[in-house]
Amino acid sequence: MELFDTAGESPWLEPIADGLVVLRRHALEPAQALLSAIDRVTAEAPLVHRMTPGGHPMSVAMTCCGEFGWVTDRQGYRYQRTSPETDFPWPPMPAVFRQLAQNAAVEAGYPGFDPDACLINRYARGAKMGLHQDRDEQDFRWPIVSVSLGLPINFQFGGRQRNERPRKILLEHGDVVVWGGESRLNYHGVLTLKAGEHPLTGPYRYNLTFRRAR
Ligand code: MD3
Ligand code: FE
Repeated sequence: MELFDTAGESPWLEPIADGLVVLRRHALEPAQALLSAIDRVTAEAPLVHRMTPGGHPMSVAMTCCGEFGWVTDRQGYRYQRTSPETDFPWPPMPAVFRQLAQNAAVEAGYPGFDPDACLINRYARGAKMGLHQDRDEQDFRWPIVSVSLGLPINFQFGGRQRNERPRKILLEHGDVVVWGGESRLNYHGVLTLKAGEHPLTGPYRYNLTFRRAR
């Protein structure tokens, strides 16, 4: 399985827009270790479908690790130190997570990136995420690093205004994206996950996003 999944391709770098770079297959080699770490985190802080402020459950299941976690409920969006499910602090960020995120940030030109929050999103068939901006963090000079694992999905990369037509970018197993500079506040989302079976994740796609919340 390992052999099958890491064979053939070496990582390559795709600049997409100002401040946006895709490190294709950058997370292939540590993929199994990342997935094992996801299992440990989710055993401690369960994946849940959170409620939007508007009162609809999200189709994506989420949890977090690190000093801060991102949550949404009827009160709104925020970062907080504890899981609403357990009332305990979020699990610590696994070393394999932090190393990958920091290495990717350096490759993309953001030395010194030290994420204090990691959001884990799990997509099953039919799950999607509508166009939104990530603006709950304190300092937009830091990038967001995202890691895609498992089934592929079409990502939508829009502009600084919601009305700009988004472009589609296919994100596949092992792809790492660094969103900084001019693209940090752009609208983005993902289209509906299609049914499939991935050798390492079965029917799911996982996305990790590394952030500096405070
Ligand atoms: C572009 N997640 O968790 S990751 C999110 O695939 C989120 O689960 C998507 O959007 C997912 O907030 C997309 C890529 C991403 C993350 C942050 C961004 C793209 C971004 C911030 C600015 C611009
Ligand atoms: Fe986002």
